[in-house]
Amino acid sequence: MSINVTENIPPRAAPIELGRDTRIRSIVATIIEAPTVRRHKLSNTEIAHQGFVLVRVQLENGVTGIGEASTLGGPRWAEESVESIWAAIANYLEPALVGQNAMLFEANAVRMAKAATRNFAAKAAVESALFDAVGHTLGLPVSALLGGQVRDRMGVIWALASGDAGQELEEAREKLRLRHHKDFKIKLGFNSPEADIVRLQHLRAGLGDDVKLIVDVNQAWTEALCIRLFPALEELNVALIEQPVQASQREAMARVAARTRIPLLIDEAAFTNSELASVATQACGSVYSLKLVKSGGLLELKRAAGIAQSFGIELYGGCLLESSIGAAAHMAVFSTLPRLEWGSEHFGPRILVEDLVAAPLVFEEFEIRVPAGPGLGVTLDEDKVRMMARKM
Ligand code: MUC
Ligand code: MG
Repeated sequence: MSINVTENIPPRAAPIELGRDTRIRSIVATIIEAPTVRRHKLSNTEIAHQGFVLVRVQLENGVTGIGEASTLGGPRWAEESVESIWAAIANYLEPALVGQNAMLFEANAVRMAKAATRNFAAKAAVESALFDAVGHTLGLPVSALLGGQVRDRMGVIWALASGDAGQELEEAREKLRLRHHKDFKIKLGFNSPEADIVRLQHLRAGLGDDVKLIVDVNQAWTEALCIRLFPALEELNVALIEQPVQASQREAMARVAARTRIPLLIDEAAFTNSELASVATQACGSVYSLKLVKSGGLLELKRAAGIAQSFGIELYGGCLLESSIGAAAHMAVFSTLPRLEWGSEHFGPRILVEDLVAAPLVFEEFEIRVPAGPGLGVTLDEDKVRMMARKM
């Protein structure tokens, strides 16, 4: 049976026998509230559950693809909330895409851009589901649709974010014992700067000098505080300082980047690729955190990686505490990047009390494995989805 193509691609000499009709039949969004095993604090928010939007795309051939949009504390880490993501998909993105050929990823991204400005988490979740559905139709992993894998596993950082140094030390020691994580990201900015430094000193003393520690201030410090506190971070051999000042204060970020021997990790300061080109031009940092909630799609994230590298900026595989669905979408792209100097931080599947998939992602020997199999390589656990779906 030949593939039915829509009018917007040139007719072929003979229809390619790729299987079946990949036009988009429906896109359904479901709000998910997934409890976490402990409270997770950032400078500007605190959660006890993760807010996701699960996306199911069904094609005319009957195949269903899945994707996930993540938030952190409602519209706090970024401007999107689960409610806004649900509304953007139901009212704007689905109408823009139904009837289109799911395989036309670039054309579908253009259609989504015309239907909604920014709304990157929503767009990325839809595109992830499109890639998953096409991958299942073709019997190929999503990575094969993105240039092919250069790695099938990568290092994975664990975030310490309870604010209680004693609890965090125990948690880190457990991750080391399980051989799941040996590098740690410590969330700062929700206590006083002095308390942050004392907490870091306690963790460094307890974990020893060989463990890699990075800090994420989530925009909470001023330039003056950075000038005062960075020497203490250097003393503690912190490997990266993530987004120390407000995302909009690019000049301040560039000035503090020039003052310290610790590389700065650019996160909230650059969502779009033009924002990335600007912060790179202004020398705001030396490493960039790649995230689907910022790039708005898998193809755009690959372009972000290319832009960063063209400025000599190293790459860090970022997250927003996704479940195995969103983590698998990131893994599919990260696995195809020739360089990913800092590995990833997709610890999300392990901070959830219950994951959303039948077989959660595998963590072993301090690495996370890229799931094998067609599409994203994960399948929903419908019972868990029903249990955690918000009753609308
Ligand atoms: C961020 O700002 O990096 C990633 C890990 C974490 O704990 O928070 C997220 C967002
Ligand atoms: Mg960050």
